[in-house]
Amino acid sequence: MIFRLRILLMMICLMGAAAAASAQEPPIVRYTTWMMVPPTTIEIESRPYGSIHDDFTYRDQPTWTVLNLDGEVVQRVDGKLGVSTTVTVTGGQPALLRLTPGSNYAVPQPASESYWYIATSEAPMNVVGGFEALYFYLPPGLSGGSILAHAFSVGEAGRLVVSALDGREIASYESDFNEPEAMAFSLPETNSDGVVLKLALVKPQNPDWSVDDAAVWLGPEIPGLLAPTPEAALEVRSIAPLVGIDTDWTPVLDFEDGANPFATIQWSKLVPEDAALPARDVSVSDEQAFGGERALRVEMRFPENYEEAWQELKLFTRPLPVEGLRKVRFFLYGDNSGRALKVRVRDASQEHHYFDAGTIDWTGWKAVVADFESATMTVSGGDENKRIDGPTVNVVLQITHTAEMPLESVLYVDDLSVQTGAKQ
Ligand SMILES: [Ca+2]
Ligand SMILES: [Ca+2]
Ligand SMILES: [Ca+2]
Repeated sequence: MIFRLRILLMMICLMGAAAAASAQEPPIVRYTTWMMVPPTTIEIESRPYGSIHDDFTYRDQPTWTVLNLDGEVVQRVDGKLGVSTTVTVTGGQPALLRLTPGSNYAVPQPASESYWYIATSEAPMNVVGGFEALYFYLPPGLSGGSILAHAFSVGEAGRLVVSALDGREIASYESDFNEPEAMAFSLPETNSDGVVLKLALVKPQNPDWSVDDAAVWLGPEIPGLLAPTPEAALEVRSIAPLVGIDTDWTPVLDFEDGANPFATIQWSKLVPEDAALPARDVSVSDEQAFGGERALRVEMRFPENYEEAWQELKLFTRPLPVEGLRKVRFFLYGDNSGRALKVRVRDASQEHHYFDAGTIDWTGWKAVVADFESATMTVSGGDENKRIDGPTVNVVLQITHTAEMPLESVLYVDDLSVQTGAKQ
């Protein structure tokens, strides 16, 4: 389930609470947790599970592994249960550190002030007892995002809190997280330069719940790195591209001015002259928004006895001033209809680049990334140079209905941004 929490414009003053939360203990991690560290020394304390839970002992061997950014093992250190070990990362490049304390605990402390916990769906941060403050970077063009958590044990739970650096709470959500759940947040203002936000995982208000084991990760739209300081979070701009994460998105459409930039809307399939086309209504609406207050609302309705095997709705933007386009990203509020989605770009020479974005098999907001340098892309027409040439392009969204699908759909589109320039 996606929970969307609107920002309260009348914020409760949390400045006092923010000031009290400084100088925290470093987080305790468990199972497998990955970090990114620059060349530095890292003191890794091994703590037996029995140090907190004296009723049980795990004999798992703690192991600390340094890998280079290509994933090759550089160094593997077998730690000793209950003993601290110092691991050194050498060379000019940051490295990956894989901490595998198993069912026991590890408390890693790099000497460097900049380092990052990896927090992605593939490699979540497995934290014990939560944390008061870790920081993440929200790239330009994103005016919101999602944070996910999973605390599989019954009774073990948590409260996620996203705040601005001045302490204003942006979103919070508490749950037992017995299944993975996402908390969506949106900023009160547009984000044209990129912004650092604070994340906490704290004790829930529900007295029956505690915060103990939890996996935490950032939504796929956010670079999946959590930093100990705001300064280190800002460094994600240069660190993330080293592991293939784009952070330099340029906002193009946010729908906040109320104008509809999708200038042409068509059904693809022609029907006999006496037959009616399905109904559709495409307009800017304030019913839903991923960022700000407005998004594009796309409604389609097919008659009960619709006889065509398929139909396709095409939405063309007006020409957008974009040079050297590589990727398009937008947020789509899905209806789980199973309709197919294609993202097309028509360049200035009328060359068409198609990206197959799969089917709309989700409900709620989710990022759609169309990578026009990927293998699933096809090209036709125009100057045939296979490049998306400016100075202007049209972005086209194509949604395909087939007979077995629901007859009505309402989708929303928001925060369209692009990646341009040379490949990183
Ligand atoms: Ca739980
Ligand atoms: Ca918007
Ligand atoms: Ca071209």
